[in-house]
Amino acid sequence: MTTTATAHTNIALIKYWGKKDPILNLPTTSSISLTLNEFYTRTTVSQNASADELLINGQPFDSQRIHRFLDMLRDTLGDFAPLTVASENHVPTGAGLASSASAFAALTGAVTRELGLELDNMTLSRLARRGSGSASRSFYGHFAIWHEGHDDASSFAESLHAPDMPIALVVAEVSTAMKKVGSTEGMRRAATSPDYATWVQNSAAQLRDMQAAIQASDIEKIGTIAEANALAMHDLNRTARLDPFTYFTNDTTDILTLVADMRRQGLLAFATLDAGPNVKIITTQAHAPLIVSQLQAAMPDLHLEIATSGAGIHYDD
Ligand code: 2P0
Repeated sequence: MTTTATAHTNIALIKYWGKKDPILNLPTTSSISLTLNEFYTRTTVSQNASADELLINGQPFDSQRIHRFLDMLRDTLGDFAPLTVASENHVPTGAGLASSASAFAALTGAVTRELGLELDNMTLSRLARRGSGSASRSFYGHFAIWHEGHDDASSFAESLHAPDMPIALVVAEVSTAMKKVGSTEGMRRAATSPDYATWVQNSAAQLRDMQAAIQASDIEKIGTIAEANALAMHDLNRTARLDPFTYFTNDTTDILTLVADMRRQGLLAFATLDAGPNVKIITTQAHAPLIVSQLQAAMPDLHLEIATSGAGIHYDD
């Protein structure tokens, strides 16, 4: 038998940036995301190998993180035979969108279905969380909320049922030679900032405001809250007591200035950034092409893509 699952990546509007339990991957805050239609991972699992084998885009791939995750699934679900896992990533490398979110969601969905388990998305989100926190949110279409919880059972994601709205994301890819600080390491450092407790507190209020903005289809408010949350997250990195750092480059700062300029011209444009220098601009489908052309004119070397709201996990049957 063979099972194929497709999961889309997501962009956090209220960020996950810290772990209160690094083994269970319990976050210090709840988070809210938008699933993206254009970027996804398609994973096929079959039980026909003598040892677990991983292929990414057709090439053999060795990932201790994925091997450890499969062993965690065996401990949790009961032992299963070795698997061949073949993934195709349709998340542009370097776009600064976590392919780990779509990858661990698709893997969790494909493995459990291949084993004949009919698990609901909440249960799948709890399992995928152990592989990568942001993966917990990638089972759902459009908007999802990951409840921080206080133990394995209570830390899961669910759909934030929301009205349809023409939200879009312009992804501006900044090239960089800088060595990346991985998310787990970045979170560990950020938590040493004297401002960390305040960020956690503010995040709870922003989460409530974001839910209200989503229910009201108020893209301007969604963008305003998301930008404040993201910029404060990046301030934590700069003010960390232990190994302060920044993901920003000069290009990042230039794009942020252009986004503020575009807003002054009346465009809907709000920036969010993850564990890298790339800027993602929250806007409407009507304004996205205008933002792309303005950025392209000002910074001709930028690679730009437009993403829209996407579907939850789906399976080939
Ligand atoms: C997020 N990020 O909420 C935040 C914002 C990046 C910045 O989740 O350590 O790969 O595997 O749980 O999910 C990226 O971190 O981290 C991330 P782990 P993950 O989307």
